[in-house]
Amino acid sequence: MPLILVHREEPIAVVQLNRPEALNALNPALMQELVVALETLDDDAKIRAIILTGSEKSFAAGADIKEMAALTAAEIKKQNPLQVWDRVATIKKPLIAAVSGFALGGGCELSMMCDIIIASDTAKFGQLEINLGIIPGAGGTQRLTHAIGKSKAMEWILSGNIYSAQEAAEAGLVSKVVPAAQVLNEAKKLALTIVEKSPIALAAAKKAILASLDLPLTEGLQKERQLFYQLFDTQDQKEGMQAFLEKRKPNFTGK
Ligand code: DAK
Repeated sequence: MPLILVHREEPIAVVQLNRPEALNALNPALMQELVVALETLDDDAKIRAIILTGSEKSFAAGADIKEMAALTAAEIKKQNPLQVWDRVATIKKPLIAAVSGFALGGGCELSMMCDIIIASDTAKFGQLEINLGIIPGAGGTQRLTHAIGKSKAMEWILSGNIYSAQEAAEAGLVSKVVPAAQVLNEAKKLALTIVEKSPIALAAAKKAILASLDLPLTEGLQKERQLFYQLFDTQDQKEGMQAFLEKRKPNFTGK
């Protein structure tokens, strides 16, 4: 059984984690299949946005504890799982997480590697690693702190508690909470709105926003300015502004 299912609905694609017997626990085989699927879609000109989802019961219940339990520090370092995990965060196209059920530990971290999180009202988020005697290892201490601020990130990570979709939304982790039956449709609706825009402008916007996580403000502003100026050499900028002046819808070509 494939660990990842890809549903193409051009111009969008839905990538589904498919390890139901383990609540989509993220083992190395699944992560490898996932990054290959995402990178293939990222290089596919017919696909303009990607949705990552799990099952109704579980987005992903974390990294696979059974496969990690006996490892020594030297072994996990040699395995270097982050080499694969980090590639999720390098996808250039808009990547939306549609989360139902458990998004725990590495599952929460995986959702945070996406650009936007839409959650169903059944979603449960948390960084539970502290309960296992470890800390988040796939970006949780960094991305969660950026998303919800230091005090809440400390509470989440030090307590190992589970938080509802509503709490995650109030904290700023999640952009929208919808009834479970609608979460995928809501993500698709948003993806279809996004794909109407210029792909070059979308990539630039994503680059600039992600730079804000890495760079001090003055450098981030420089990065934004550089990307902003570059867009004035694109046909899409000319088309977007001309369409406004002619009171019509723009026809962006990605050039
Ligand atoms: N790993 C392996 N198996 C898991 C799993 C997990 N994280 N979560 C669930 N399962 C398996 C269960 O073992 C069970 O399998 P069987 O025992 O039937 O064979 C099956 O899924 C169904 O689970 P339950 O019977 O427990 O189902 P319940 O509804 O009763 O409970 C639960 C659901 C989500 C509350 C519970 O399963 C649970 O607490 N799961 C563990 C949640 C957790 O602690 N997650 C954090 C794991 S640590 C890194 C990248 C990532 C990470 C670290 C490093 N690098 C790149 C360096 C991340 C670490 C983590 O995520």
